[in-house]
Amino acid sequence: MSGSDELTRSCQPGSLLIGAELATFGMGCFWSPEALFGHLPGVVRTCTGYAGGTAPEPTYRQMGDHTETVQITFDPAIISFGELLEVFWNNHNPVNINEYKGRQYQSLLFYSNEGHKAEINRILRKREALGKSEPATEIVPASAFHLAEDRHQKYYLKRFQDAMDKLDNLFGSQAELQNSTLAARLNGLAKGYTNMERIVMEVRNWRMEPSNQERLIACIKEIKW
Ligand code: MHO
Repeated sequence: MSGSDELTRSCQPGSLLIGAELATFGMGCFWSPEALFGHLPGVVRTCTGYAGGTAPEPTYRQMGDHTETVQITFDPAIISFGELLEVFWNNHNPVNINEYKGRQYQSLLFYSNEGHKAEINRILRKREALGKSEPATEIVPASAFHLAEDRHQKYYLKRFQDAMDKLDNLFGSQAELQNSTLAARLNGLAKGYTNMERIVMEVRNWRMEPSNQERLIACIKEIKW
């Protein structure tokens, strides 16, 4: 599939569908959250990175004061920030006992506008009403996000060589592959969060040329897992 394809293009930040928003979450090792959020319809792109600290060029080996995070680009017409927050709090334990690995696995939540802040308060109150205790999550304004190394992007999908070989033929570059909605869903599938039937049904609703849709579906159905 060429770089001008709608699917690929829709996953590039900047040229994204109008109205897309960003959410950035720290909830322990970033491999699983990338797969968890990646399987959800309405999530158009996921990537792993380091955020929340001040070190200028963090890497996995030298993260400094940063935290492992997943950054999610989502279409609020399909999935809301509030729904993402519920997934966030329902899928990790925010208590960092004895500061395990320092700030690397900090439960961390960023807001980028007043609307997000209000949603965070609404969900916290809702959880409180359900008898859940105040999460030990650090809630801070959005700051620089540093993309993690390629080996940490779509970590579970990369365990399946045949899937990667077939996707390599669809996308023009590793960056396009990693940024695609398709790779986000397949990474969720590789971790067991979704299945091929659901992905195929969803792809049929994507705004793409029907011939490209069928080509894409044929390709992913052939993957040997
Ligand atoms: N599985 C690793 C964590 C890697 S994650 C990118 C471990 O248990 O140490 O932090």
